[in-house]
Amino acid sequence: MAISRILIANRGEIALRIHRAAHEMGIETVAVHSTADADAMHVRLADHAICIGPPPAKDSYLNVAAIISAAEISHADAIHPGYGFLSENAQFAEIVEAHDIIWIGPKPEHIRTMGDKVEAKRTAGALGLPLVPGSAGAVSDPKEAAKIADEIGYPVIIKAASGGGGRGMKVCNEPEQLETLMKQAGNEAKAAFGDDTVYIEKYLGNPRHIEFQVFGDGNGAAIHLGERDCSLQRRHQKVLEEAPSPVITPEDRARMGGVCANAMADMAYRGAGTIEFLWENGEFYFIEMNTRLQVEHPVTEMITGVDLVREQIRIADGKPLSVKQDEIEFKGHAIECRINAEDPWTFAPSPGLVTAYHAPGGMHVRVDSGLYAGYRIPPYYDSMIAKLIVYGRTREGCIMRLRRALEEMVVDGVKTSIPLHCALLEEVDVLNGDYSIKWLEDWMAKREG
Ligand code: MV4
Repeated sequence: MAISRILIANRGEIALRIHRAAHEMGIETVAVHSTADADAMHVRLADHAICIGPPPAKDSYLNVAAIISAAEISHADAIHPGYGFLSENAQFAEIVEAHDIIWIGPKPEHIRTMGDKVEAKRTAGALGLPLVPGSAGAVSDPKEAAKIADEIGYPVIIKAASGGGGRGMKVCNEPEQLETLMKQAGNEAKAAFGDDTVYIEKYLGNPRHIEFQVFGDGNGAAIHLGERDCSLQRRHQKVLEEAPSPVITPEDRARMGGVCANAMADMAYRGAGTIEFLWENGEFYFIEMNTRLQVEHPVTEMITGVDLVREQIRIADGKPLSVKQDEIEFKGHAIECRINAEDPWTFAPSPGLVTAYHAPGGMHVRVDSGLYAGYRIPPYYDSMIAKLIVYGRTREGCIMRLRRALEEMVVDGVKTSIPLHCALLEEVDVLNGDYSIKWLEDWMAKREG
């Protein structure tokens, strides 16, 4: 019954993060990797390693048959998918379970429901989460769309049901454009996702992106671990995340966190989840739910002391949640900087040989990364090479320590986003926590201007 060997169906820093949690629980790990990742740190540290294919992700990290075979050959009794790749693929989760391998993730039915944004919204509404005003479900008839848009008022946003991450969205400012933009959104969605289903919402002009971390045991118990503010992003790529959000009061945290936890309890949700909201003028509006561990989970770990990957593994193993809601305290402040191998100002990817590497350290400084001097960053995957996560008793103290840690960090041989982070931490709006999802792109445009 108890998990003794986990196959990690991912790469990079998250593969390492999962390996670390597993080893701290006395569980062995199996790394799977593409030929491009033979020298990667996650492969070196794992107890067993299996090459599953050539560099393109579709032939390796997305290759279901190769991953299931690797699990069978290595006698792994569980699979952790990390984030991205197959992590929100309900069919993969079903295949894993059909092979009597433990899926370290939510129930496949819940992954499927939340993957369809129309179904997700319907479910969230039925569970009592506050929604962005809009269509009750999918909309195809232009007349019906015009009626809904008139009711909620312009501007409205047209979204793809299969979308997410900002793809296939159209903002519509006036009735004259609605039919055209609906067609465009539908066509783009069809091309990108093979599904032209769209829905309509009131467009919020200047919101923050605030997300609640939740956990369920799969049997009707659930907790929340507070929120993260992920508003600082560019083209739907998060750049810096923090917990707690500078704008959320303890009362709002307890209230909205409670609503989220109750919703997860009602659906008997299993494992880790993130409930995403837009927040404007003091109000929360549900937009999506992610049924996976997220990149930015460490800021939640820093302020709660709960190891989220350990919690995922325990739940998958049939154990109860390790903490009760009233045992969870939110203490201090944490900020994560995503360090990418890219030009800090143009964001052009910068893969290649890392000639020197020094990770910052000291009190309350955490670096999640598989980097080492002599490592060659492959060009085939995401450009994120490290996460720098810093804790402070106060937000101000956290920022002072983060600046110090960024000064210490050395990644030579490739361009990185470290200079961008240093510049951000000199901006008065960032220091004051006074930013929305528009802030970073506006700031970049001003710098170029
Ligand atoms: C919105 C919105 C404004 N109003 N919905 C973008 C990605 C997808 N998850 C939802 N997104 C948005 N939905 C309404 N009704 C603005 C965005 C949006 C956004 C949301 C979160 C973080 C960054 C964003 C950047 C641009 C647009």
